[in-house]
Amino acid sequence: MSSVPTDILAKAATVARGFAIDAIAAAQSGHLGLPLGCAEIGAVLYGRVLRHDPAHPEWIDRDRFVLSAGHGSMFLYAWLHLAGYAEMSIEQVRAFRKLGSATPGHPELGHRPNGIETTTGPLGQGIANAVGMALAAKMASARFNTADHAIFTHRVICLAGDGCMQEGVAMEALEFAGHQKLDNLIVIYDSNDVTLDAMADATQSTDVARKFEALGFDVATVDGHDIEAFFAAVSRAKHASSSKPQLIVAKTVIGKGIDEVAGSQKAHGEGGVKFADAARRKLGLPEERFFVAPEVASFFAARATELGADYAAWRATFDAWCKANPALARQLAGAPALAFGPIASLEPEPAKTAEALLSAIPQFAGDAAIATRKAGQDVLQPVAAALPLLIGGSADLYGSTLNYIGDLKSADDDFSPKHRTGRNIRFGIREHGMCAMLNGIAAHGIFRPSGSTFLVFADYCRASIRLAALSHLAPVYIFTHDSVAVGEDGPTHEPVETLPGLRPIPNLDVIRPADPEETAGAFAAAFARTDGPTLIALSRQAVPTLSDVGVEERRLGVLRGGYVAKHETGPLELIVMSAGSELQHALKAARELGPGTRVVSMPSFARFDRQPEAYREQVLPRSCRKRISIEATTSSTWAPYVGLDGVCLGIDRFGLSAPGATVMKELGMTAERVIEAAATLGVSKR
Ligand SMILES: Cc1ncc(C[n+]2csc(CCOP(=O)(O)OP(=O)(O)O)c2C)c(N)n1
Ligand SMILES: [Mg+2]
Repeated sequence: MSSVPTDILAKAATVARGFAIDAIAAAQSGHLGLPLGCAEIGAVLYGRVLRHDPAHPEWIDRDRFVLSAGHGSMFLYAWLHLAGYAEMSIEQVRAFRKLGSATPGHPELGHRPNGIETTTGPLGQGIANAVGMALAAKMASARFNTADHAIFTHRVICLAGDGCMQEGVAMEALEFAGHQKLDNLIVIYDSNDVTLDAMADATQSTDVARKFEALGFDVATVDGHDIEAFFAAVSRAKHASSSKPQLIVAKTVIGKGIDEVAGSQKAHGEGGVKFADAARRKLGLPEERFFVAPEVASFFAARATELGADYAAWRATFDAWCKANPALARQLAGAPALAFGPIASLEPEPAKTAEALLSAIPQFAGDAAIATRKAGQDVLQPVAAALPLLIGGSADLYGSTLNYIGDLKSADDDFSPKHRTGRNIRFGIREHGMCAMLNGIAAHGIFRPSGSTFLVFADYCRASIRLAALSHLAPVYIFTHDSVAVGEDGPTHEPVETLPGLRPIPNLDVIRPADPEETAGAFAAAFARTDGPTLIALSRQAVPTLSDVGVEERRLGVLRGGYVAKHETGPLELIVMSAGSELQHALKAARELGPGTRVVSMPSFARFDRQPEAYREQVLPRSCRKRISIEATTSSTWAPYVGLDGVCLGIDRFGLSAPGATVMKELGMTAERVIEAAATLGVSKR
């Protein structure tokens, strides 16, 4: 049954092995084990299976390939080069792991599509990203395909090793994939019985096939070096009719090709490099480094032509779909991925700026005294109406986080196997998996994802939040119950150090709004952002709607990160700054302190830090050194703004189990404490 050109793919595998050996030898670092052990898998995937077009990496219906075992990055770089991706030139492969190269130690998502679909390296994340992509692909096909035109038909194929399988984040996502019947997902398990330190049996004895069957997957086991058998397994997986996601357990020999290390943990890293010369000879490679056999080059050139024809055929369908479905096409034109392959026949959607989103959000009543999570629920609805590609989810806390798109009571728009257009995803109690899946949805490029849980569980999500920030992905985290005012649930549920721990993550915008109008600003800022994630921290408890400055000033103030929330009425003497639910105490204190007291609301440090120097100086003039901050967080987070002469009022301990208002008061979050601090700075009450 040889519908697969075994000989040439075997030669291609040898070429890829040569690439890995030569690149890792040149860099004197890297991971040889996977690119050598999975060479035949790569040859089948890039030579036959993947439906992509190296000349059109931005093709929105391309199969997504995720190398979850990111340490095997030379696998990806070698195959992308052989497949013909222009960005993966031989110079880039030669520059493996060098400064400024497109071939960093672990694959990094670029600013434009180039065959690297997501950032991997932290094990397990790639699997969860792939599940997010499969979810997004299901949703895209349900939303946009019509009886006449199927414009989304792609699959997600993920290569993962023992390490990925051991990680909890992967299991969270895989459970979700099985439950949601994501049959467009094929996971290939590079089962080589080796991890980094040791043989895998030192740490695992799981029957992976049975485990995946229990998760709701179809499972096949094959010899990963047998080109025909592996091709047959992938073909069966692609055409399975079980509605189940697919696992292929590919038994491989790590480091195959370097006999001295193959099959043992010595093959995992660069240890085999010292045997490179003999190994290259035995593989039949010539002296020339980065050698590409001419017949392998011409095979991939022919393959690229075939794939180009696939793309052209799809493009014809797509153009016909655009003509037949102008309203849907306008909607799709707003997808981030379309920025790289515009729909020629249509004007692109005007980008939804934060200001445009704000104009869609009605003002709150001036006397509204509601929790910012409740304000968030109200704000989300018009934002979701303005952004039809916005989707959301919750880690089993919709009832508390309130971020349901539509009516939470009827909850009739859940994403499910029966309702793939549902805009609300029930991720289950899988916070880490949820955030990693959000990254996959975002990287997939069609939908704008958001997700929710309690702020204190951001620690469970942190690895994925960090990767979103690093990868310039823009999921929005709607995290509620943002302080010790959570109250009765006690210190386990009361974030104290959480926001201070999140604020320093580069490229993450943390926004903690103080009232309903600031909440409107926070959502507009978050969903207009395209180059990084935003975390919105919302209160469980009611907060007053503030009135010292107007609605527009508060909303736009959030976009700038910080603004004057109460102007001094005499010469400036003291600045009291705060964020979130404690701003009310700063304002109350200011009313009792002298006329030289200014209050600054600082909902987002990151956004404020990006403002021009002149604006920052206007809000926080250098000349005023008497400064006080008050926030229900560990106090040092404010030090850069308060300076050495001021006072940071915070909570430098864990919280307490008691009614929220009692806990806040007990831990000093009061106007009186601000007034006392002012006295120590020589500013007394009027
Ligand atoms: C979250 C995380 N923990 C630890 C590591 C360090 N690390 C990189 S590869 C690896 C072993 C992975 O084993 P496996 O997936 O079987 O890869 P193989 O040795 O078979 O290539 C470890 C521990 C990592 N990259 N990510
Ligand atoms: Mg392994």
